[in-house]
Amino acid sequence: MKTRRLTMSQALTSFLANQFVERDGHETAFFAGMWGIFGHGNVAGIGQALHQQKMLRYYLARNEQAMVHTATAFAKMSNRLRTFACTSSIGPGATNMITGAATATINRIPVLLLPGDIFARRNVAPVLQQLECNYSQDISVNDAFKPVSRYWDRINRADQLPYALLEAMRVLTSPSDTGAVTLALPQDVQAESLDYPEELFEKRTWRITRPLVDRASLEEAGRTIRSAKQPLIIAGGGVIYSEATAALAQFVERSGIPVVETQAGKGSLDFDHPQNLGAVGVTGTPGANIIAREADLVIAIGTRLSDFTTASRTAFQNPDVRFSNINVAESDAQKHSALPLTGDARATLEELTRVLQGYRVDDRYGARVSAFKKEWEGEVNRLYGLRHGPPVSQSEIIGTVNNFSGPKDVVVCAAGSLPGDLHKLWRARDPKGYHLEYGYSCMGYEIAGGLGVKMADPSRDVYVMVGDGSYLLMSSEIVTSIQEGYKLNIIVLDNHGFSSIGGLSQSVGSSGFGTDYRFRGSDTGQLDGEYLPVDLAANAASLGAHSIRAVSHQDFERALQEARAQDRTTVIVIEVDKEMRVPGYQSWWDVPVAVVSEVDAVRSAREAYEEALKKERHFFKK
Ligand SMILES: Cc1ncc(C[n+]2csc(CCOP(=O)(O)OP(=O)(O)O)c2C)c(N)n1
Ligand SMILES: [Mg+2]
Repeated sequence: MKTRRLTMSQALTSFLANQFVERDGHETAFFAGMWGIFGHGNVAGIGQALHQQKMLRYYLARNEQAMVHTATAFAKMSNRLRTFACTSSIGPGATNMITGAATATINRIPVLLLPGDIFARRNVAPVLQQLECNYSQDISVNDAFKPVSRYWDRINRADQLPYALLEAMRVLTSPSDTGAVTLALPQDVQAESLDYPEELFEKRTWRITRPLVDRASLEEAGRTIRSAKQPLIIAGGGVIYSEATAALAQFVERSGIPVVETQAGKGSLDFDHPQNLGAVGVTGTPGANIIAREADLVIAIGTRLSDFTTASRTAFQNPDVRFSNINVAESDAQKHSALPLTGDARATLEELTRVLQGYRVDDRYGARVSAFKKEWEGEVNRLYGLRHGPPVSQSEIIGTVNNFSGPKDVVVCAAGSLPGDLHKLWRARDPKGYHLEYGYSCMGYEIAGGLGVKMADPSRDVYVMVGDGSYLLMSSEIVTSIQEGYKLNIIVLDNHGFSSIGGLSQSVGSSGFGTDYRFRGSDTGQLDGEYLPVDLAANAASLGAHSIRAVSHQDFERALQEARAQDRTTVIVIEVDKEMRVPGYQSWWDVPVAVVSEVDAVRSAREAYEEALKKERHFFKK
């Protein structure tokens, strides 16, 4: 057997550089490079390997959490066909990646994480940053990655590496199992050498498969749909990752079945497609939520059916409602006692189109869908057209960015009040034009994620829309975007704190307590003094961005023009009115309210809560 003497780290980087994936005959390198921040836990191992071999490009990030978000956004934008690896030191560098790992895993997005780990030999323990444990020496902080990884391993000997790498690739390229994969790499083992077999470094192509649905289940689905009076499709992220959007359009154009969209599924159909009723659930449109409430059959495609989609299981009130779920992951296909159509979204939709030839929903149902759609577009126009303040309203800023950006441009967001407003109001014109991380809704994803989106498709302009809270949590990757020459347009909506959680706090009777960025009042002892004087525009400029302050609506329009003329990352900061919220429509979210309280507002919120709870449906007919 031909072998090559390499360190474990050199073997690992050489292997990664030779992994390819293929779907529908298109082949691409799976790893676009490796993100990292070096410390003693990786500089002499992975760092040395990256320095010596030039196949895998190294990207230096500012924060380990951020680099995992960048990798995740890149992979999401690439429909999970490409990603990055991420290397960290041991200890805090490693644990900083845990939030990123959770974000990737919950959203079912592949990323490879390579945290450094404590000495496998244990000879110098405790090493700097080692967690000591008095009942086992087989524990380090990297064990905390286990619940947030779809595959986890620790490479305690150089000869374990090949087996772990093949498992890692199996999981990363599996449409149903994918998520964060963690290979913890003890600092000493990274530098140890072995005669690795040459085969390990040959080019390997992993097929991303399109599993086919079971025949009997497909035929049953055909019969179920034909007998339904008010069928409804929920389009989730899986529709987009599977590149099933054209198949979905064809299916609904023939059948007339209306479509509603989750956060990850928004853009499955263009906003003005006649069958698209837009967002569903807690942040849904009135038409989508009324049709969902009455539907007798829900075809949930590529969705996890999270509480935001199901309005905490209150969205479906027809006593006879049944589910047929198309999903590549069996556990999702089975949710809500569905007829499981376990398979690839595109392949299954194509088959269903054949099975349902000649079928079309009742004309009256179609007419209702059109009426709801028309009404909703009027409401969006109203909210886009508000000329409030200054401070301006958030909805008019969304409208202005939507009108200003091109159909292929991408809006990126993750947490705060923006995701809900964008879900309702953004007019998506391309399957990849709306990039929301709303599985983990992780503050800090926005700018780091925007960078990943831009790297995945530099031909598109990226508009990151971010609240002041998320901006303050993590804006560090502005520096990285400038280092790498990827221009982002970042719009910071400053409302001095948390509009989202502030509003939620009001709704549970707690008056927005602790959600404003204010000085501590000298007489009250509470955070109810003047607003803190935070200058976000100066902050952005200090990181190297072109920075613009806008106050009025006209300033903002001019700022967008100015941003377009820049060749480096540009940050526009505009104050928005925290209390000018976009309302909810025909929906509810289960956030339990205190059962006993001295506060009247809490007691009445609890009463309303108990009433609303009665609508929750936890079990459905098979
Ligand atoms: C990392 C993280 N911490 C806490 C939360 C809970 N949370 C959700 S929205 C929000 C406030 C966001 O503030 P900002 O970005 O200013 O947006 P706004 O609500 O003002 O629109 C918080 C604290 C979260 N989603 N992520
Ligand atoms: Mg805010």
